[in-house]
Amino acid sequence: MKTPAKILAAQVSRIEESGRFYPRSEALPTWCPGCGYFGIHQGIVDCISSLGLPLHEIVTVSGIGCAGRYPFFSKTYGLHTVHGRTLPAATGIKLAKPGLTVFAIGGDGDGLAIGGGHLPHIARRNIDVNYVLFDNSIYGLTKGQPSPTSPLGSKTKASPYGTVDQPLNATLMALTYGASFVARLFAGDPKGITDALIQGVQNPGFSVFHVYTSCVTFDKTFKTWTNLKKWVHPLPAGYDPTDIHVAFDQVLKDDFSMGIIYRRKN
Ligand SMILES: Cc1ncc(C[n+]2csc(CCOP(=O)(O)OP(=O)(O)O)c2C)c(N)n1
Ligand code: SF4
Repeated sequence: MKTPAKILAAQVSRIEESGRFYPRSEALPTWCPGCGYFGIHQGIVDCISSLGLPLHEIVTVSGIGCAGRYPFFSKTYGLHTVHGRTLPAATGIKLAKPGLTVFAIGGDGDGLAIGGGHLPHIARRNIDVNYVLFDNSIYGLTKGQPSPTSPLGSKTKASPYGTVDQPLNATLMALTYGASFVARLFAGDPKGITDALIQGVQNPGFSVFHVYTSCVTFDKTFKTWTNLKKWVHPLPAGYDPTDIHVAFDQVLKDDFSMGIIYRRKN
């Protein structure tokens, strides 16, 4: 009889044969079923696998939050640091060991609220870190309070009458602070995440991957899969990501075009 363990083992060996499994750790993700983070994880796994990066030369660094659990689920070296200190920790690692590939992982709360003061400085120093911002517009781990990217009027348990603050736009912030590679991506498109990461990891400077995702447990009304799938679309045909003016114009006029927004010519 096929037990669940046997079915899982068969799946694992199928994935391993396709070369896609090796960057995952033995610890299965503890995220809720249906969480968008699984799609982002897949995107990162496929990037590492496609580039053939040796796992002992990669570090994943995170702060606190559901996104912050990421290093446990990756077979690379990992550092689960304190809330909001993802980017300074990643900077230190890269400066101490420039040969390593560093992935900084964090939620919108971690990176734009408590840790928001660090984004401009890693960007202006152009430290070669790959920052994957898991943006579900909510605090997931602490059970659904609004975050800096919650749309105006978002109703949560901590904002029952709707938020009154304007949301931050992380893609625009990354451009403004001078990140040398900026992509806006969708967790429902792991292949798009992989393709952008493959290019961004090869960018010799600070790369930001702003990923729209959904918290299925605490956001039943706004950034749901149904809405996100309706809203996201590719950048216009002929879009030139090497022109910073074009990039600003695109981000200012359209919140939902996805792809490589900006790539500095090196
Ligand atoms: C110094 C400090 N302040 C507050 C907290 C409580 N806290 C833990 S996770 C979190 C927010 C997480 O939200 P986000 O970064 O968006 O990640 P998600 O859980 O949605 O992935 C907060 C406020 C903490 N752990 N440490
Ligand atoms: S609470 Fe939300 S963000 Fe956290 S694991 Fe569950 S679905 Fe994902």
